Amino acid sequence: GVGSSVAVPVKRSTAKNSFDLNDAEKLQRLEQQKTDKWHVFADGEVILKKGFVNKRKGLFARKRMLLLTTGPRLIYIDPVQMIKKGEIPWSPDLRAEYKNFKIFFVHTPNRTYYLDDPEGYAIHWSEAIESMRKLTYEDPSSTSAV
Ligand code: 4IP
Repeated sequence: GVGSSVAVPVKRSTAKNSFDLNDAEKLQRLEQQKTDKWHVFADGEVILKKGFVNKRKGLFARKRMLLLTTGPRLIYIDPVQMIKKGEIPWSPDLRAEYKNFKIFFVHTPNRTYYLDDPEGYAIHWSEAIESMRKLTYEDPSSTSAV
């Protein structure tokens, strides 16, 4: 009879972490992403992580959709008006830090962004951002696989 073929996942030894996409992977992900309602805000980049967060500034917090994209970029969108409100600027000095399951910070030279993830994935967020920072700015020879 006809034997069934089993797809064997290929592990690329050169990939530094799961955000380290090659060109073919990027194209495939962009193609899939076209049906995503947040795709239009990603400026042609692949959305690596997304989720609702409350971004606190002054006394009030605003609910925003936060996108971590290739580039890297961190884009936040008003989900009611469906307009981009801003970006957390990337630099080698950016640092993500979590306080607990709900609260995390993104430190930049000029501002610390106070964010909370009501679903409790703050640790995932800070780890994803840190992972992206290392991938982007650290010497590849000093970066271990994630
Ligand atoms: C606003 O407060 C919102 O928090 C803005 O966030 C924020 O801008 C403003 O800070 C802040 O004054 P109100 O909505 O109560 O007016 P968002 O842009 O997401 O709507 P950013 O984008 O910088 O956090 P300023 O100082 O940046 O204007």
